[in-house]
Amino acid sequence: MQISKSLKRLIYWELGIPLTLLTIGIYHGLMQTVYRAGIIHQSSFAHLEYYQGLTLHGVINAIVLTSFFAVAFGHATIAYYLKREPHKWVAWLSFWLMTVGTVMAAWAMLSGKASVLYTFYPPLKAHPLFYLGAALLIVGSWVPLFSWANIYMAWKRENPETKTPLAVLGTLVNFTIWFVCTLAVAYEVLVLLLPWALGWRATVNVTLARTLFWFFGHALVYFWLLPAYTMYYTMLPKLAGGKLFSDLAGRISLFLFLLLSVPVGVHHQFSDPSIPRGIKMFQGLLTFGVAIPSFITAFTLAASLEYAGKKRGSRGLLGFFGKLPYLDSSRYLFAYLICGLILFIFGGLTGIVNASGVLNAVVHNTAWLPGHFHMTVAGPVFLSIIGMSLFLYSGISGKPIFLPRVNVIIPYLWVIGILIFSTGLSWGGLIGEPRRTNLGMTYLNPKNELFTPEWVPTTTLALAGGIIMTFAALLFFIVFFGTMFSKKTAAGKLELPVTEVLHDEKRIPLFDSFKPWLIIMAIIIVISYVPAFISASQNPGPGAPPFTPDNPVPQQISKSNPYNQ
Ligand code: HEM
Ligand SMILES: [Cu+2]
Repeated sequence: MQISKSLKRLIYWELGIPLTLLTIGIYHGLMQTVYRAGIIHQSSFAHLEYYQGLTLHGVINAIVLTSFFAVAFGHATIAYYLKREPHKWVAWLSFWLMTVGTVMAAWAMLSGKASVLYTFYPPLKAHPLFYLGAALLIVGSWVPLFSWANIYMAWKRENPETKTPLAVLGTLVNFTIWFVCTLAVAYEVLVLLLPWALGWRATVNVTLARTLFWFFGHALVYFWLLPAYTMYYTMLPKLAGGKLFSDLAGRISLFLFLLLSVPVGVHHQFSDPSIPRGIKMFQGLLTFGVAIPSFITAFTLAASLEYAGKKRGSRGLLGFFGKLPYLDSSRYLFAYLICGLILFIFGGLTGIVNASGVLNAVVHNTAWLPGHFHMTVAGPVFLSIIGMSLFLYSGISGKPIFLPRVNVIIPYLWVIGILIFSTGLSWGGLIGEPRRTNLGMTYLNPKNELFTPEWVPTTTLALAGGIIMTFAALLFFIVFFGTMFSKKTAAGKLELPVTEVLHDEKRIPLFDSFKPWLIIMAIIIVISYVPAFISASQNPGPGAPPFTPDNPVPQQISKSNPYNQ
C-alpha cells in the first residue's frame, strides 16, 4: 500500500534515531560483562563511569528503543489495516516530544548527572532534566493513541459487523495498557521526584516512589512484548507458510493482558518492608495468571507452525520443526521471530521462578535477574524490534537488504550468545553474584581481600556470551545502515505479512469490544493497588535525602532528616 511522504519520513526517523543510539546501548552492554568478569578493576573506562554506563544501557535499550519502535509499528499497523493514516500533526507532535525528551535525558546521562539506572529509584538522585526528559518521552509515546482510537472508531462505524483486525487490536490494547500505567510514573516524577531533585523538598517517600514505579514498570514489560506478540499472531504463521490456528485465541490472550498487565507490579517489591504480605500474595497469584495468555499463545503458535510444517510435507509428531524456513534469506523475518520465541521459553520459565515469593528471596538482586530478563527483553522483544525495523525500512524505502545471507544468521548468533551469557549470569546468581555491582573492583579482583574465585567461571561465561551478542549486533548495524545507504530498486510501499486464519471463529461481540474489559481492568487495579498505595503512604519510613552512586553520604544535609541528627 502507498503511504504519504510525511508518514514515510516519520517512520524512518522513528526507526533511525533509536537504532543509532542503540550502538551506545550495546557498547555499554559489552562493558558490563567486561567489568563483571574483572577484566578491568576501575570505576570507569574511557571517561564513562560504571553506573553511568549501566544507566545508558538500560535507558537506551529498554526505554528509548522500545518506545520509539512501538510508536512506529503502531502507525504502520493502523495505517495498513484500517487504510487511514494517523493525523499528521498528532504524529509529529508525538515524535518531537519523544525526541526532545530523549535529548534531555541523554544529555543528563552523558554528562554524568543522572547515573540512577533505568529504574531511577530514590534516594539516588538525578538532574531534573533527566526526569523531565523521561516524562516527555513517555507522554510523547502515548499521544498517537488518541489519533488511532479516533480512526478506529470511525472504521468501526463503517464496519460494525467486521471483526477488528488482530494487529489493530494488539496495538490498541498495548497502548491502552501503556496510557494507564504511565499515569503512575508521571505522578512519581512530577509530584515526588522533581520537587525533591530541584531541592524544594528535603526528603522523599522511597516506598511510595517504588510502588508507583512498579505500577508502571511491570506493565512496561508488556508494552515491550505486545508488538512482538502481534507479529507472532499475525505474521509468523504466514512467514512459516501456514495459517494461524485460531483467531479467537489471539483475542482472548490480548484481552487477558489488558486485565493482568498492571495489577501485578508489587511482585517486584516482595522484599520491600512496608507493603503488607496479603497484597504481595494477591499480586503474586495474579502474576501466575499472566502465564495463562502466555500458554494460550505458546500452544496456538505451536499448532500454527505444525500446520505449516505439515503443509510442507513433514511427518511424525515433531517433524514439522524440521520443515520450517529457518535460513530462507527472503523470509528473514521468520528467523528473527522464531529465535525470539525460542529464547522466550527460557525467559518465561525463569520468570515463574521470580514470581514465586519464596524462590524470589533466593534470587533477589542477584545476577539471576539480568540472566532472566535478557531472555525476554533482549530475546523476543529485541529480535522482533530489530527484524521488523529492517523489514519496515526496506519495504517503505524500496531498498534491498544489504548482505541478505548475513542478515538471516544474525538472530541465530544472537540466540547462541544470549544462551551462553544468561547461563553465566543465572548460574552466578544462584551462587550469590550480585547484580548492578562493579565486580571488577572487588570480588573479581585477585588483589582485593574480597576476591571470590567461585565467580570466575560464571562471569567469564557471561563475558563470552556478551562478546558473541555484540558481534551479532555489529553485523545487524552493518546490515541496517548498509541497507539505508543502498540505492532504491523498487517503489517504496508499506507491506506487512498477513496471516490467514485456519479456524476463523464467528465474531463474538464480547471479544470485539473494549468496554467490558476496561471496566474489569479498572476494578482489578483498584482492588490490588489501593491497599498498596495506602500502606506505602502510611509507612513512609524516615524519608530519604538525595544520594549519588559515588558517595555513601547524602548529598544535601537537611535538618528535617532524622538520619542526619
Ligand atoms: C551485547 C548485548 C548485551 C550485553 C552484553 C548486555 C549485558 C548486560 C549486563 C551484564 C547487565 C547486568 C548488569 C548488572 O546488573 O550488573 C545488563 C543489564 C541490562 N540490560 Fe543488557 N546486555 C545486552 C543487550 C541488551 C538489550 C538488547 C537489552 C534490551 C533491549 C538490554 C537490557 C538491559 C536492561 C534493562 C538491564 C538492566 C539495567 C539495570 O539493572 O539498571 N540489554 N545487560
Ligand atoms: Cu514484573
